[in-house]
Amino acid sequence: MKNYTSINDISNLSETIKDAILLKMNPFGYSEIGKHKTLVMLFFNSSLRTRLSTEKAAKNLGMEVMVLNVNDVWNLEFEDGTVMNMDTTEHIKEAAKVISQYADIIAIRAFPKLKNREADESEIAMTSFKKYATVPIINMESATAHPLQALADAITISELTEHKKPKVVLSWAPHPKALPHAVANSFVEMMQYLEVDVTITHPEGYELDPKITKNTPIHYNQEEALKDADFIYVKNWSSYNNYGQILNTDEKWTMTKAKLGKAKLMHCLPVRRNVVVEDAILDSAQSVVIRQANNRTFAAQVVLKKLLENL
Ligand code: AN0
Ligand code: CP
Repeated sequence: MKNYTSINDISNLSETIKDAILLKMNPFGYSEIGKHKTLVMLFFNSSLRTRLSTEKAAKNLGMEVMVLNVNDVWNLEFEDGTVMNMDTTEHIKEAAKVISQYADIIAIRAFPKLKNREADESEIAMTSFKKYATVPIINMESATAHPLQALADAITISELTEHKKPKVVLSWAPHPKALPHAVANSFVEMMQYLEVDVTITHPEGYELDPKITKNTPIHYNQEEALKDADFIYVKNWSSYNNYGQILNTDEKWTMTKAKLGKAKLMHCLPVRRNVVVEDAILDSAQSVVIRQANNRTFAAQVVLKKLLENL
């Protein structure tokens, strides 16, 4: 593997999930593979899980880790040919090449601005680093994808599946802020690969990019969609068609204990309690969100290991 910017970069997903579970059982089994190698993590946005789990994963493999909050560095210019007489101080062409001299792998978090769909979909930060850096790039959540989260989610489902072809439902929930589509996109793509029966439910107007959802069934009736679910993944996202807008805050979409039934509750976190999911679920044994967050370490570790093996 050369980069990990989308789940499509993994050639054998089911094998990779199994490898991640093996790493979870033996996290220090490859503690020499990253010796004298450095991971540089660049954050354009906040993070708790991604930051700590990726650092932990790298350290389990013997790597050194350096973290840079990009808001603290020179203002980066991404456009080609700009006359840089305004706010931007340093061009990505220099920045990416310079960082590549300090790093063996670069991991980047760069959220969408949710103002202009085309601009966000161009994934300027991720594509520019891929273009100008001379080392592998890992996506720690970009405008359109969160592949480390999706891999952790797949590990979690794989660990907890009790019968063949579990029913998995991605259920939209209200949120006071406009959120990105990345988590939902990568989760849907991942479920399409796995041996699961996947359904999406959301209010009208919240359709995700049809290039992602393809022929995955979509229900506007949440109750019908949730019937007999084994796993319910709750997540808010803003409208894709009315790009970045909040069209609905109806609390009847909040996940409740009654709606959950016997299913396991999944969420990538951070979660707004009693807006997205009721307390009663998050505080119950049906919630697997803490396990998901733990599996972020082994998702990152299997990805880093594959990249290190290919250096
Ligand atoms: C972000 C999102 O929804 O993409 C990050 C989640 C991992 N969530 C928030 O900004 C609350
Ligand atoms: N789930 C997730 O990516 O969390 P952070 O935003 O805290 O990294």
